[in-house]
Amino acid sequence: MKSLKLVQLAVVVCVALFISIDMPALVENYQGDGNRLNISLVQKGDVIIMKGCKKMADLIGGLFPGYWHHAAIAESAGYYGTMIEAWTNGVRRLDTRSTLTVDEATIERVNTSSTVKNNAVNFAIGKIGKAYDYGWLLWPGTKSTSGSNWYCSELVWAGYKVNGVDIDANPGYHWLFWNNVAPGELADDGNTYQITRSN
Ligand SMILES: [Ca+2]
Ligand SMILES: [Ca+2]
Repeated sequence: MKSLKLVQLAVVVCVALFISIDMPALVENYQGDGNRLNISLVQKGDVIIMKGCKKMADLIGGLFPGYWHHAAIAESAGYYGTMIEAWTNGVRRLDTRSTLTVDEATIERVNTSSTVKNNAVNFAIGKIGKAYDYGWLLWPGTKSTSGSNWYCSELVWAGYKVNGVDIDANPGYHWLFWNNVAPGELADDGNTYQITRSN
């Protein structure tokens, strides 16, 4: 009787494991045109920069300064990896494959140590659940490595900034980006370099 209970327990554990492994991570459909970015090249700490997230554009009027609209930091590598992003409903973890639903995207790697990358990722993970920061919409703009609200590129930038690497191409006031850190500034910065870009 006791061994039967153990078998039952084992079956329950196996089923639970199967369900948890099989459970897909959250995939956002950004409602863009889609793209064929080679996300199998993503490494932990990479900055994934996107253009054409229709849901967000609808929400805030498409007032994006610069070419790129959105940024996330890769939490884990490869096609089945995850990323952390500050979205309008808060900071969250998403399946990296969500990136394939925007119009266009690029993978940027930060020229720094794996320790700094790990720290930057952990910084972003620590902000999961925090609210979105609309401060970038108001002149003269804002960015901060502290505070309770985050916008997309601010979160990615801050994780590296607190670890000694500034990936904002224009750290001071800029006529287009004001005092913000825009997704495009992350791509333009000298401390980041492009791994691949969708067409
Ligand atoms: Ca903020
Ligand atoms: Ca800036």
